[in-house]
Amino acid sequence: MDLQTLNEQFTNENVNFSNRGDDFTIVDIHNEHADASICLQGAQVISWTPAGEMPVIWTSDTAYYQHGKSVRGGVPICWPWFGAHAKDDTLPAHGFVRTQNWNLQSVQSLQDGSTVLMFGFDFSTGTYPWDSRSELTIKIIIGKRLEMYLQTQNNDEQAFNITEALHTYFRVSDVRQVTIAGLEDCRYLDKVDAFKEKKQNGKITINSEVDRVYLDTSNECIIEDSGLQRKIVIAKSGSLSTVVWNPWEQKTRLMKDMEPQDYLDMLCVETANAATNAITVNAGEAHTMSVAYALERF
Ligand code: TA6
Repeated sequence: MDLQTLNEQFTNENVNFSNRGDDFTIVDIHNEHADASICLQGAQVISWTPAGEMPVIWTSDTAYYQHGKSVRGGVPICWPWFGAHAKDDTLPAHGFVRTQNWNLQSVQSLQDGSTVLMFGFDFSTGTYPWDSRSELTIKIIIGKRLEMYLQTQNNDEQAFNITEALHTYFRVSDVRQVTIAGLEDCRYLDKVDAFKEKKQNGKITINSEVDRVYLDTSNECIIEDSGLQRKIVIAKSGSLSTVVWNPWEQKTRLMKDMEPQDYLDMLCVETANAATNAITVNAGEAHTMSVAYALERF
């Protein structure tokens, strides 16, 4: 859908459409509470900045904005699998919906001044390694908080299993200075140590590559950033896994869509259902995973 059609179909004083690169369409939202941008590809939030605050979401300055390539940063939607595909390593990591265009279904302004956008994945736009009749939608609320509701609807006759994540990249002052509270005593799979199962001792600090899937936890997490004198509160529902990732120096050097020092400015705390927390969606039923981000002063 071209920019003019989008602007006509979704007339809203707080929403504008622009292109980045060739025809990579971005939805720009500006309301009294915050500014944000969302790519039609992947329905991927790539920025959220509450009024008067530093940006909360990190996106690489060298990210690709090319159809079919994942955008480094923001909130990639990993579905219908998180991480490597369980059986077929020729399939892309983190599923296939983050690199395809979603349909913008509606734009609404709420009484409180927030902006609500609904996106739906269009399974008819290609052949995907997924043969269950389903619907996938995400509701995104841009306001003093950033809220996302990812819903999977099973329209088939049989149940199916999914793993999923809202793979959020947060901006931090210096990843070596932040702590993550909320996962104390939780079990996790340590991807940088052959997926060994371990137990979190105290708050999480980052001083090397960290890639952990915390299991069986619906806890609220808090990124405590003394450098920016702020806390990012991450409150979730419908999610039993939390993934914490920072690629650190060596992995970052291998990534063409990150500058060598970028690992210091970002930290992923991902709301997920991964590994043994896979979700079974029964025929005719729906599952929603949601998360809300809010800022607090130190
Ligand atoms: O969520 C952490 C992780 O699974 C890491 O292992 C790393 O692969 C990261 O996701 C980024 O994956 P991507 O496919 O976006 O490069």
